[in-house]
Amino acid sequence: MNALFARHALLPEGWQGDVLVEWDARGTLTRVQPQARPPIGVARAEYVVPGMVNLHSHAFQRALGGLTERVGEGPDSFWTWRDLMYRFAAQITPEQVEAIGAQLFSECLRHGYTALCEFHYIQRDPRGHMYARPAEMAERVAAAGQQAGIGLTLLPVLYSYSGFGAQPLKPEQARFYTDVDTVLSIVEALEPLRGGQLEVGAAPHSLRAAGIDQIHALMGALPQARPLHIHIAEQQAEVQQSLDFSGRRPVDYLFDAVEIDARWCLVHATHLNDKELGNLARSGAVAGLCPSTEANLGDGLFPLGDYLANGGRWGIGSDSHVSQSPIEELRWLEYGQRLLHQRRNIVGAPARRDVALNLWQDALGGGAQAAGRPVGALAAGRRADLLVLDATHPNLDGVRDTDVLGRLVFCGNDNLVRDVLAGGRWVVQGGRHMAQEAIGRRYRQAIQELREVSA
Ligand code: NGQ
Ligand code: ZN
Repeated sequence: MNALFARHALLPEGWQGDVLVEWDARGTLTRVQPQARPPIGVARAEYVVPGMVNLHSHAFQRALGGLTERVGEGPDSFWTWRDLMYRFAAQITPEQVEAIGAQLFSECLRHGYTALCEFHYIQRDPRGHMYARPAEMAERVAAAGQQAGIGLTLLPVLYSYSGFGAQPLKPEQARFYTDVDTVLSIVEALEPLRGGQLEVGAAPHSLRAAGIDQIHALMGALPQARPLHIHIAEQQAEVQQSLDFSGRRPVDYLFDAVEIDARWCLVHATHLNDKELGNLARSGAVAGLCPSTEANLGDGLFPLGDYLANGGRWGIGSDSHVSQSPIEELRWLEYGQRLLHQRRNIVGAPARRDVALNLWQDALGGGAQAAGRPVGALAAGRRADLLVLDATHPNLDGVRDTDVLGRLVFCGNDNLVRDVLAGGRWVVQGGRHMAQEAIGRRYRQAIQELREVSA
């Protein structure tokens, strides 16, 4: 039977007791009933929360995690890291993208992400030619998602230029090249894969890599309900380039030129002035915050406190995958603000006192919106994506439900995610992913091949 009885479950309105959760064969929740009687023969759990949405990923970068932490020739920066990343991207094959993706997605699931948005920009072969199938690489990511059982939003990337003002791509960016028609042809090729566990949107890479006219053309051609994501204002150098080219800061420039609404996710949006912050918060778009990668790359801190005070929406992503855990993103997000302001409990207010609860619920709301899929809540009609926490762990043993998220987000480093249901399938049980061995074997082989190429 597709059902679970939770002694405590986190619903949109907060923690509820004795919740019967049911889902259908397609993986959609059909009933979420608090104060229910436990039916005979239905599996039981102590603490259940909705699975988290990871709204920003470049899956292939998982294989590079931890390998760029050495001092180079000049001062190391985002831009020197990017050179290393390009060198890595230059060699990778479709098979390797699939193997790395499946490994990453299985890790994300084990740590509590049940949905992920893939900002996908390696489309061409190493010589810059399209593969015989225009969506070859994107289809590999989709296959990896299916092997691991994670829900995906695939975002084929519009990537035409190397900098503001339509500067030509550099040779090392040749694998990324797309124009609007190419992106639309990839979107079209992915159409048959759309379903409960997969949606397709699109993503202009950045204002550096896509022109305003192109963004308009893409918006016009993509079906209305599909999500659009863009990298923006991650680095000060990008802000300066935007000022030099357009006389405006990137977020300002984007808002002046493009109608930004709830369809959009602005990834990073780190460097905002007050006007930009107000416009973004009012627009209904989601700020896609990736705290572990933003820290790793030395981006800066998003002005979260002011953004929340203006009613802004946000979600989390693991981007370069130096972390695969939503706990680390949420903890970094809150701690960055505490260090910056020398205060405590930033994501909260007198009417919303539970910081960990606010972090989890807000990230679910923004993540679901950015994913363009019915995820992010235990409610009929949403996807059956949930986490059963390890109630026997000392951090959770016997705690009140209202303390569960505080323990989960702010205490310790053990993974407290025990079982994971994604799209109505148990993909993690007892902390183990169902296909861990096969996925791990292919991943190790891919890594070994890549090491040989680079050696
Ligand atoms: C990316 N990553 O596309 O992988 C980017 C770096 C760029 C982040 N922004 C490349 N974290 O922005 O040009
Ligand atoms: Zn990114």
